[in-house]
Amino acid sequence: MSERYELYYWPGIQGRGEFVRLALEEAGAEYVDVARLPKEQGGGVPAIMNVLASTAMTPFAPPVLKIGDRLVAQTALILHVLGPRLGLSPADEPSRIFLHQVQLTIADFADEAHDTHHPIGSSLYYEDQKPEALRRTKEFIEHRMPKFLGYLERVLATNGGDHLVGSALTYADLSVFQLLAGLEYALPRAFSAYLPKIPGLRGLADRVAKRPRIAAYVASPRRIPFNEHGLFRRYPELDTP
Ligand SMILES: N[C@@H](CCC(=O)N[C@@H](CS)C(=O)NCC(=O)O)C(=O)O
Repeated sequence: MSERYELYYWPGIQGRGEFVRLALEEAGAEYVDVARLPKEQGGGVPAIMNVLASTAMTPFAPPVLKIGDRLVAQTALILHVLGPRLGLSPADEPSRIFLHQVQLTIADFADEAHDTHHPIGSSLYYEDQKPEALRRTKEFIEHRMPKFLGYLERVLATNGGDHLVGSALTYADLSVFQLLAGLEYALPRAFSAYLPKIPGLRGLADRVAKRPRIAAYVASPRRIPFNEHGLFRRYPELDTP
């Protein structure tokens, strides 16, 4: 089946859109990252605003994926829909449901990583919530990051250590690669101190990084570098030991 995919996501960041980009890239799918096109070619932020204004299947926020003439929003749901189309989810329903459950947990984890630098509100600047960000990040480093990563490590070990769910690569394995890369970027000290406790996830992320299409994507200009506008931000003052 050859479908046309259009991704609508903020053009200057990896953000939550990156979980979707990695799946499309791994599968070698043909897609247009619409907002990264020049405005004259229908791209830029106006393209996102247009899709958010849609009166059918109205999405709340990006990422939004257009498949044919249908819109799908919510990162984990987009991946749930893409998984069977791209060969990135197991064939049996119980495994697909568990995969979706794991991906929703990854989404919760990503939200909490975001809230380390924006604990009061996304509409405020980081600079307007620095003391709260410091407290929130301390809690994240001491309790939440170990709890989420410990859970994912356990899921991986229970499934034999090669993949989180099923016997082949899924979109959740790709998302683990992204999570670990993001945490390493945002909190290099705290994350490297915790890394010895998650050898399974580390091995999985290394294997994903070596997959030819992922390696080619990461080395290409299509991969936007991490920066201080996205989900994972590096503010050294938050990276306490
Ligand atoms: N639960 C949604 C969250 C979507 C989301 O928060 N999108 C961000 C960008 S990563 C956004 O633009 N939010 C606008 C808003 O919440 O007002 C998902 O996982 O896709």
